Amino acid sequence: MSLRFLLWFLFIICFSSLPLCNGGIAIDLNGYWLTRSSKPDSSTFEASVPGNIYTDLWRNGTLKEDPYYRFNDVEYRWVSKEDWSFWRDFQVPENVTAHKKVLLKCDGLDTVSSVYVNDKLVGASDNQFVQYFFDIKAALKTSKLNQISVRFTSPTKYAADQFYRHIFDHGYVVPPACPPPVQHGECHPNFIRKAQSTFAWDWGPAFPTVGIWRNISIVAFNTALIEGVTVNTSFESTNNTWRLTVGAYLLTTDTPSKAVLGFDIPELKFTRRQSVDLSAGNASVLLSFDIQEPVERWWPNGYGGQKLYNMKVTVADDGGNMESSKNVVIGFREVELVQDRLQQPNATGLTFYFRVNGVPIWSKGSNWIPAHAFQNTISSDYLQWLLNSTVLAHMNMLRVWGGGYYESEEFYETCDRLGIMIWQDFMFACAMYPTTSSFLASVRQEVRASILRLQHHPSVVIWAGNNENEAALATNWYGTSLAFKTFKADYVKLYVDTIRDEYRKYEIVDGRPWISSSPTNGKLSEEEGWIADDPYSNLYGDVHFYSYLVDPWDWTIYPPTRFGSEYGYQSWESMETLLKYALPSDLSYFGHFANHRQHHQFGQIEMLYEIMKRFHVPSPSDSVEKFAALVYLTQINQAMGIKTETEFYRRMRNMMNPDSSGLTMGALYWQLNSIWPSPSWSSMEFGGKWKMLHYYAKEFFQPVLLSPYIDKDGYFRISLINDHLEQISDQMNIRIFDFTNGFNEKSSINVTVNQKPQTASVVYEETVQSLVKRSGCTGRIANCFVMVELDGNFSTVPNVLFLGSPKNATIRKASIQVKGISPVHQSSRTFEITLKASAIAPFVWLEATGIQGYFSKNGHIQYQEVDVIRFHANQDISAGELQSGLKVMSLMDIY
Ligand code: BMA
Repeated sequence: MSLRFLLWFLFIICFSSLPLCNGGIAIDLNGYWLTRSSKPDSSTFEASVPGNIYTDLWRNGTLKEDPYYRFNDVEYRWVSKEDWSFWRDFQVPENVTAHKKVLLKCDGLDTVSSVYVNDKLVGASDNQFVQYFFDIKAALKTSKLNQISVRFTSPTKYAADQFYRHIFDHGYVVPPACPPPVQHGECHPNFIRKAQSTFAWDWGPAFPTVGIWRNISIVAFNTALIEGVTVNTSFESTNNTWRLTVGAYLLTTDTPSKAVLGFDIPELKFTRRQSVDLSAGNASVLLSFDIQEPVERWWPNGYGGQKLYNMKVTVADDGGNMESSKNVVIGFREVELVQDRLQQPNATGLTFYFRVNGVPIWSKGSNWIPAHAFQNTISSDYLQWLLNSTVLAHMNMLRVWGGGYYESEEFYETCDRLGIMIWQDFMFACAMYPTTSSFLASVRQEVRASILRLQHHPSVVIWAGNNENEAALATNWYGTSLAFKTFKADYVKLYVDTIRDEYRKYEIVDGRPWISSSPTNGKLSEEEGWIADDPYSNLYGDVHFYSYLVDPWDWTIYPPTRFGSEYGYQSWESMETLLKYALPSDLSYFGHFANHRQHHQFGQIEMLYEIMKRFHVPSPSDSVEKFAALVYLTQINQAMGIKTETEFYRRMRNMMNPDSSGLTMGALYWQLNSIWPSPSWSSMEFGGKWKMLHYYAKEFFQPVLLSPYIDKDGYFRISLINDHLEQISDQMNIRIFDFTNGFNEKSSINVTVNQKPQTASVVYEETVQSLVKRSGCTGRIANCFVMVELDGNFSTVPNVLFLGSPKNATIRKASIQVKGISPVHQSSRTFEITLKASAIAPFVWLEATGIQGYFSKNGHIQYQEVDVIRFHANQDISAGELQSGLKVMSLMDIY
């Protein structure tokens, strides 16, 4: 036994029983455990709980390198093929076993395990998302050494067994059997209830983790333990009252008992006590209270503050002895998913948008995927940085995508605080699923556990049954059409009869919206028996849109949907990020490493094809240099594509096409974050560095946006989008520049513009012909670009429209000099960087190597000789440090 283990062991034995309150007691079992594989020759070593076997093996040196390094995802796959046991010793003081009920509380077991206390089987797990409680009172030895062991079965072996058993028992294959070979993944994730992306995804590696991934403890009580609390708030305007409905879900003892529940919200001077009769085993109590104003509302980011209140829920026995308590942070707000008939005459379809506190919200944001294959390695700082970056980019919504995890408490608490609405998928993605009774029973437990843990967060505004499974079935992704009836019946059994049914047990009446899938037609999908004829309809529900061999700068290719909940293009992560996980010699665009990390079939070719629509491909002979240039171009391609698509969605806010499409009310691009250094659709790299797309998102999601575009009828138009709740009125400048004309603009006009609250409409139009003529761009249109900006009260940053493609333009190579870096108001975090350019420089790209932070703008056009950009660092740095890490380039540097 190592010294560290011994010290920890003594600490645990002496100090770790914590009162749940005066009555109940908890003993923390986290920390250092021991582990070994079931293979006869395997050795025993330390494991960290919460954790997973990969990080344990890496820490102890069995895995020699970072599992993310080069090809280690495949090299280290053997880990997931073995069965692993984890065990530790512990003592329980007499005052614990003296309680009527003593439970082992496992917040996360990944995934299939048998749990033993002193060699007695006390429980089993088959679902990573379930919080398990096992009765261990009879198995415990008081004041002696006890041993707990959790014996896990290989997840890949288990999934395969279940797959074949299903064929044997039910006579059909539940597809897809395996991920596409390009993903180097593992088969049958749909047969095991763990994060589906742990078996590989089109942006992520297969690391089928094993271990105790969330907290584990012993809890003891005499009356009841609070398992979860649900909350609903609704406003009654007639008497200015909030109705607060609270559900308390309790684990109880083996006999009925009496208890007193307490609800306290100190800030509102709200205190209630309620005597209740508790049934044996478990009990739930639903109570409603009226709270008079003043109560401050919770709003999504951009619409008001995020007032949160602490509520303490307590359980005492009928003698008044406190047994258990739970603090939940709540917000007062009402949420509706509005699916109404359109007001416009003769229009078909339904709206699809969120209304919070009676105000229609234009949802702006992205999709969240797991931040790391090893969840235990995600630091609080990293999580905070990723989530803060959404607010810096004016987002108000994130969709927690259905192939990952129901995220950590900290994730949702942060979103509550930041005003980020959460669209929460249930964790089913891109597959058909079995519906055996044991599978469905496990899913019910998963739904219950997730709702009891997360429902009370004001940020959680909608739950969705799955990711893309309605679309997969409707459009035959997995060859299900021959047995469509069977798969449709399975679909309804799982998402409607099981998930929705279970959800409704815990979701309070008039509570949060639920939809069956994403994309879906919402109410129409329901009418059509849950599998719509066309789940991608622009007239109903949400849409996922991907198209690759296209020109991403062409807005006319994008669907005028009601709500774009996924759309994206891939790009590569920076050389700085990649070189931490690869050798310089690995970095060649079509080389072995690039192909290994590219999990999307033909991804490399598609990006190149799209780039070539607008740019020349650089041709340095050095393959690393070429790779670096292509990384930059893939980021430009992605940023420009998503900018074009998102601005189109925002322009469509009040526009309806003759076929009733349009009236778009949401844009969540795919995807916010990256799970490992790779090519992906993310706007942030693994590690948190912003890609060009994230800088563009910060601009295209501004509450007030001018969006210039060339329309199908040959007109140049500018839309003014106003998300604010007040009217705006301002001066708009339209300036035209020519790359070959120095820094002087070719023409400039000023127009007064107005926009009503929460509206988008065209505020300027002119034929392209006239624009080109009056600015002297005739015959050289690709050299010209338009800059539009508001000048007064509403701070928009200039928006650019290229009148042609850079590949057809004459652009001078600009040398950009850093003229100075100085701290702003003596700050050691915010600096001003002065840049002087020798010519107009498109796609200026700054990198602060080795320093986490962000620039006030990046990837922009420098059209003035001198420009000042701010850099905000996440840690204290000096101007000198920033200077030495700073790199500046622009487009022509790669040619
Ligand atoms: C959608 C998503 C993900 C996927 C992405 C990019 O299908 O739901 O499953 O990663 O597109 O292909």
